[in-house]
Amino acid sequence: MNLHAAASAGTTPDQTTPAFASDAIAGLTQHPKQIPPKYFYDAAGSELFEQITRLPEYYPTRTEIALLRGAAAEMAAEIPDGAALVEFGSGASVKTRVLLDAAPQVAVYAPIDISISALEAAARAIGADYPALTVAPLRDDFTNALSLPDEAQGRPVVGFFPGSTIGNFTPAEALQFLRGAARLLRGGGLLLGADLVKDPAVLHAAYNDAQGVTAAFNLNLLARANRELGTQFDLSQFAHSAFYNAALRRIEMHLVSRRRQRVEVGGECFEIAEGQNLHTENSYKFTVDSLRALAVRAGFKPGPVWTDENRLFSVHWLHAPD
Ligand code: SAH
Ligand code: AVI
Repeated sequence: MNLHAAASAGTTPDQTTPAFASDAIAGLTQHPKQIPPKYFYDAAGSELFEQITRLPEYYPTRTEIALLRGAAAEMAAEIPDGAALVEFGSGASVKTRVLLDAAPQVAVYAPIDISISALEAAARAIGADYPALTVAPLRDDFTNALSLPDEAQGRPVVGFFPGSTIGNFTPAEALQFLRGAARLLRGGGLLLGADLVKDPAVLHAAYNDAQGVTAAFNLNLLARANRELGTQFDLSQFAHSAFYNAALRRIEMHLVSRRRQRVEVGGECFEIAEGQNLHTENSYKFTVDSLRALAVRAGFKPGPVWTDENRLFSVHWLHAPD
């Protein structure tokens, strides 16, 4: 696929609806029932995620931003002159600004996100604030096989994958994603943010905030299904549940049915028992070594790593193979 062709073809808000219906049906057919986390991110979900990043309990965003600010000059030194910066899951592109401010040698910025509202707003804002930069946004699923936009052809390429979004993959998906990224970024590098294993109480609080924003983010998956698929999930009959699974080193998010209920999706009927879970997200946590080992398996050569003094979060420079 060509990034550019897909960018112009993929800008209708309901673009993902057909896949949403079939993915929801496939997920509700499985045991345990699940819905892929990429469907969190419609306009409402992206806005809720931005609210999460500002919560007192949600330490990853402010910790990673502080790491980027503290080491921006060292990170910028890894970026070649005239480089194209490709960002995976760019959202509001807030962290990108720290890099761009430190690395004026970046000539092209190619943000990739599945959420059209977040992508368009961020691309507009970055374009306005960095007039010398060519901004080439792509609305797509970053797990698709990607190729570089025309604007990036012939340039050195650097990837940016912040936020520990890599933790929302299964380990097998993470490896597959990194292998694809290693191909796309050949000869360049990847700056990757990964959340670290820590005190489960800190993790629990981050996904069970007092204001209930994470619960609203979780429930938005069903609200979105109601809006886009005409399902009739009764949101009041599902409870947010998030807990740390220590054996698998991951936060699991679920929606737990408060009663026995029946829903129809795309003409198929599903029965959900009282107490039954819909599994909506995993958020894997890493050690510095486990992340570096994963990167090596994908073909990267690990470079410098930055962590905060409390070892909450890590940012890794990974050299892509030639
Ligand atoms: N990078 C930002 C946002 C992280 S939230 C930060 O660090 O704060 C995760 C982002 O990835 C969201 O903007 C979401 O829309 C996007 N996303 C999630 N799954 C995706 C997928 N499969 N393909 C493309 N974008 C995806
Ligand atoms: C985007 N991703 C890394 C977030 C996370 O922490 O796994 C999504 C999120 N889910 C609940 N809160 C935030």
